[in-house]
Order: sequence, then structure tokens, then C-alpha cells
Amino acid sequence: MGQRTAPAPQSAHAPQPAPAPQAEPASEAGLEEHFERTIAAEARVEPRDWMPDGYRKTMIRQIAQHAHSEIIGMQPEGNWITRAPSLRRKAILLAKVQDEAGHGLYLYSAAETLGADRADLTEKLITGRQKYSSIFNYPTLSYTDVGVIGWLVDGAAICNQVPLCRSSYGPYARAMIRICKEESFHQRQGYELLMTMMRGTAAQQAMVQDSVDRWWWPSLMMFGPPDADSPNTAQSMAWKVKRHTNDELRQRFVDMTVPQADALGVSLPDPELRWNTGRGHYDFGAIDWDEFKRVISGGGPCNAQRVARRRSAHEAGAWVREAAAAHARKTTTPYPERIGATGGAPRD
Ligand code: FAQ
Repeated sequence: MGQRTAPAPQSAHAPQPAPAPQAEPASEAGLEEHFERTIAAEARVEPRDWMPDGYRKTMIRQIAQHAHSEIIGMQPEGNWITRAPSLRRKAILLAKVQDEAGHGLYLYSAAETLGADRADLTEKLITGRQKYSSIFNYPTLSYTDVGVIGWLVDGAAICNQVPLCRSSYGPYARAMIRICKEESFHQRQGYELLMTMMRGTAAQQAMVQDSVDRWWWPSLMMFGPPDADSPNTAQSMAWKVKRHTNDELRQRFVDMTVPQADALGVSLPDPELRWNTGRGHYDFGAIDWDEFKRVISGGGPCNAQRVARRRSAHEAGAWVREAAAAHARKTTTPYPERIGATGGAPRD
């Protein structure tokens, strides 16, 4: 049974809902039929529209996981801000990490339009009750990892997220448009960094190859389990939340990345990687799904460190949240009451 009432109000920056395709019918069955028609017509479901509980739950799950990924995703590259090799590289990296914070914020706002509470989502992240992308549980051991994250991790994120610009839930689809533009910029800066390193010394070239060797397989895991083991794909495709399956997008990423690796002059660590003329795609080797399961269940190399860092940042920010809430109370309290509260003239 779906909720009918509008969830939490949208933030001032959230896009306004597009008009519903047809006037909303009154009965429960009519509401469901209207929802199905909206999906079939490729129109958008907006925050105040009726939606099945399962759809709302799926959207909150995916958007929250995505938001958490952006926020936790600041840590691996943030690790290199103080050690970037030049002022220019430091400024680029700072801007990229700030963009990721921004993406997290748009996405938390999108989740709020579904009635989710931001504080509750953060609590679920820092207590391990909500997931974030497996990729951010790997360490950044050298500066070239920054370039490889831009090239492969942002590349995989773009491949996965461009189709999400057509996702059926309006606020998510619209957030994705800006996010994808920024991710494309991130991907190019990563590739440019690697191109520069590959024009350098043999030691610099070896650093790039080492980073590629460590990040290639985890990047393929970002697309999620194989279709046969993906419990959410069928329903999410039917609701047009997802537009392609995990395996389709993984294949698209491999096909797109192999020529880029050739142009860069690095090899991808997969002896089975080869062009298949019959399929018109690259074949690639088996992914270690045991490793994937271990990482998403908290057993990856950096899971404990990533969550502990997020928890301590959240706790250290408590005074900022309290100050912001006090300021909001002050500015929303009507003027005469403020005079009464201070026993005289207002102090500000
Ligand atoms: N890591 O049934 P499915 C970025 C979970 S943003 C962890 O296939 P679904 C930007 C899945 O949640 C990267 N968990 O699930 C950046 C489900 O668990 P649950 C994040 C994963 O939702 C770049 C279970 O496994 N992007 O990189 C993963 O249909 C550089 C079964 O899976 C998004 O979130 C995984 N890799 O498909 C930032 C994009 N894969 O909840 C900084 C939006 C699956 O049932 C630096 N999300 N799981 O317990 C999606 O497109 C989808 O949610 C998928 C998963 C494709 C990730």
C-alpha cells in the first residue's frame, strides 16, 4: 500500500515537480494505475505523486547508497591533498573532492523528497546499516591512484549514471544531470594526470601501471553483482529506475576503456581480455565475486577506517549543527516574541 501524503518539503534548491501527465484519480486502484501509466509514458514520478511503498523504499535505498558513496568517496583522494606534487595539482584535487561533497548533498536532498530523514541516513551509514560503493574500501597507496580513480572510477560512475539521468524519479534524474557533467570533468582530469605521468620517467610509468593493476578489478565490481545474482535489477528495470542491467553497463565500460588504456600505453591486468568479433564486444576474465561480497559486508581493506573517519567527522561537527539550528530558530522566530524572549530590545 503506498503513501498518499506528500513527504518532507523540498529544499529551496530542489527542482519543482513537473506537471503530472493526467489528473490524479481518487481510489487506491486508480492511484496505482496512474503510477503505472506515468512509468509507461516515460514521464517522471514527482515527490508529491502517489507511489507504491516498494518504489519509495527502492529509491531511498539507491539514492542513500549513492549519496553515502560520494561522501565516503572523498576520503581516498582526500588522502593526497596535502601531498599533491604541485600547487596546480593540489587545487585540482581540492576542487574535485569538493564536487563530491556537493554530489552527496544533492543526493541527500533527493532522498529527503521521499520522506527520508538526513540525520537518520547518516546514522545508518556510520553504524554500518546502509551500504556505500565497494570501490571506496581500497587504499590509495600512491599519487597515481588519484589519476586512476579519475579515469577508471569516475569513468565507471559515468557509465552507470548517464542512463540514470532518465531514471523515473524526477529529483534523482535531475540531480544526475549535473553530477554527470562534473564526473566527466573528473574523468578527464584523471586521464590527463596519467598522460602526464606516462610522458615521465620509467619509474613514473611503473607507478601508473601499478595503480591500474590494483584498481581495474575493483572498478568492474562497482557495477554490482552479475545479473543472475542481482535481486533488485528486475524490479528496478520494470520501474525504469535502472535503464540497463549491471552486466550490460559493465560490458559497456570495458568496451569504452580498453582503447583508452591502449592510448595511454598501459596494460589491463586480465590475460583473457580480447576482442570478440562475433559478439562485437571485448571478452574479459572472471571477476572475484567472493572478494566483492567480503568488501560489501565490511571486510574490505579500508571499511573500518572509512566508517570510523566518517563517524569522527560527524561527531566533531555536532557543534556546527547545533549552532545552525540555533541560528535557524532565531531567524524564524517572529520579531515580537524575540523581544519578549530577551526582555527588551532585540540583540540583532
Ligand atoms: N558496492 O541487486 P543489486 C561514484 C549492493 S558514485 C556496494 O544489483 P541494485 C562517484 C546493492 O546495493 C558510486 N554495494 O542492487 C565518485 C544491493 O544491496 P541491498 C556509487 C553494492 O541497487 C567517483 C546488493 O548489492 N554509485 O563513484 C554494489 O539494483 C570518484 C545487490 O545488488 C551509485 O550508487 C557496490 N558496487 O544495483 C565519488 C550509482 N553493487 O541494498 C568519488 C547508483 C551492488 O539490497 C570519487 N546505484 N551493491 O542490501 C546503482 O546504479 C545501483 O544501486 C547499483 C546496484 C548498480 C550500484
